[in-house]
Amino acid sequence: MESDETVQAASHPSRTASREIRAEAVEQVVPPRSDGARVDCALVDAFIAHLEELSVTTIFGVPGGLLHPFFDAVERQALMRLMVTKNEAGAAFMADGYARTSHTLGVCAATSGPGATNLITGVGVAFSDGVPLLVLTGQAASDNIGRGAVQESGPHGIDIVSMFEPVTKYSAAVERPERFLHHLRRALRRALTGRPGPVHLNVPVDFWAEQITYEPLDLERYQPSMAVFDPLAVDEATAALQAARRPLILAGGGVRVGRAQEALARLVARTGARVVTTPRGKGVFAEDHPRWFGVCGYGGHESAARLVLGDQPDVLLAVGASLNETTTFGWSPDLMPSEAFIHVDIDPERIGRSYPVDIGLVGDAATILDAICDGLDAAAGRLRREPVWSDDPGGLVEQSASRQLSLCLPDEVGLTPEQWRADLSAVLPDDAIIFSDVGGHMLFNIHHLRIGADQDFVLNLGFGSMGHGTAAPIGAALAEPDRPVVAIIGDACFTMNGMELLVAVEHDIPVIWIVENNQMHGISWHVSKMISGRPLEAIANDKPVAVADIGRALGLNTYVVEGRGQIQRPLLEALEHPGPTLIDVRVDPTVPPPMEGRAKAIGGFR
Ligand SMILES: Cc1ncc(C[n+]2csc(CCOP(=O)(O)OP(=O)(O)O)c2C)c(N)n1
Ligand SMILES: [Mg+2]
Repeated sequence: MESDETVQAASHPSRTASREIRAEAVEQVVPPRSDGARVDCALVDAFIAHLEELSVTTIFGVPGGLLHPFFDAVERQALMRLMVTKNEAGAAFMADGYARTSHTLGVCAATSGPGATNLITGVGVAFSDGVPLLVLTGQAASDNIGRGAVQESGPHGIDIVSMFEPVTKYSAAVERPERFLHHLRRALRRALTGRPGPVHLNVPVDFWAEQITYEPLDLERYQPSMAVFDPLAVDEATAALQAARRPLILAGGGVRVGRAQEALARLVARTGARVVTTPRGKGVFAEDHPRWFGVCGYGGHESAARLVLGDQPDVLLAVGASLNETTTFGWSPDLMPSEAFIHVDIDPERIGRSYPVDIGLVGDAATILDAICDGLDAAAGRLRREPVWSDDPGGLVEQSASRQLSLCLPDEVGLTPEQWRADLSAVLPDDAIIFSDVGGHMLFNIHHLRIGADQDFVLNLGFGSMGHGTAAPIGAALAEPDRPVVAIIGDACFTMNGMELLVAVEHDIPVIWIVENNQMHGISWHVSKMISGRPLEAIANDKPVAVADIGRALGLNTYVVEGRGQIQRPLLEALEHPGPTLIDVRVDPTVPPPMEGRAKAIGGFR
């Protein structure tokens, strides 16, 4: 185990001077705000005033000529922080991490052309997982569009607006400065209403300085309330749960998006239901709770599969879960309960898509679960059947994932992924936000980490992009500076997007990256071996990548862990360290991740 001091980068000679200039400039550009009255101001100032109304304090992006006036204005704002990332994908990932954690809007910006296309993967992640992002891209000056201007976007060239359409809820080119506020409010309404998601505006470079008439307006005044639901359907669901003897709840990532964790815990207490989660829902219900039976799907637990597919549950309530292929074991008909299937989701498109429902409830998860709890409370005096899960003859409780995880692990040759996670669990703070990137390490994370009631687990399994779990934690740490942020990533995720760690170094953002280092694309290596009997050779490194050395060179506080009992001290030191840390955990690459279902899906057989 070795430790290293953070390398202190020499501050840039011109930076202090430019900050002084900025401080002087601030007063001049804050838009005049006179109690809701209409004012004339520059378009960029009206835009920033909107972000302030939404409590957005940080914008992520990479500047370029066609967006320069915007970045210049942001840097002059006293309250707005500009995070310049190393690649625009990092900006989208960080804005996503910021939005997921702060439950406000994430904002990212890039110049036209390649800056915009670099954003797209991150925007796709946010679209898949329902994360509200406002994406800004640059555009040639309005008079030059269509004349072959550098990096111009449009139907006559490379059309950025069209490229963003499939990965956003709204993608528009602003055609005139006075139309800007119309597009902005429409975009914000879509981003933040219903199932949240990203929106995109493409703005000609000359518009930012144009004078427009701006009327300060609370967001509530151009956005409907989402606390609506069908009361009759809620009554039906309440009655079904009241009559249930063996209710089961399948909780998905929508519970986190809708901040319905407390309502879920309340419903479990009222009904005596057992709980399983989807991989993206991991952590929305405390995993040390005796009623938690594990994760369904990729990397999940046998106990969850047996419970969901067994014939015991009489009422199944799925909430914030899209019931996709992996969570449902390939849409198994055995998932259906004997009495009633209740599906709660903000997106009506998902209800009835994979399974016929008995009661489909469209709306905000917290509002609906609370309404069901209120209904159960009101009916408390009336006849109800007691849950009988406690005399379960199948012995599922003994096999529940919460108990499996506490079993003693054998000491094997080399450090196994299970072993260091067991060590880590002992020291992870109760309020940690834990990110996972995509790969075999993700499956180990899903299977072997035990997420407590006050911890959060963040995973982008909708789009499943490598790099999100590496860069997004920086946004999360900015949004929640008082909570420890830990990212568990693979060595290939680190090499794909690891330059973004420089952003944390530059701004002393105390994210702790744990790189599970097996010197290969572990998941693909093991899956290829399973499918074709021969692992893909090209994805194992012939020349080892020096992860810790790179971390040190980037300026991170760096450690190496190679055996049992070694990760605790680095983690505790990292928690005290004012800047970012990298822990290079060198593991035995031959241990396959829990991925059988994945291999079968890829191989096309069951
Ligand atoms: C952007 C992107 N490219 C490719 C993939 C396919 N993919 C999934 S996991 C993986 C390898 C991950 O390797 P590593 O980070 O070392 O994790 P390990 O499996 O070794 O734990 C690849 C290439 C992806 N999900 N995202
Ligand atoms: Mg690897």
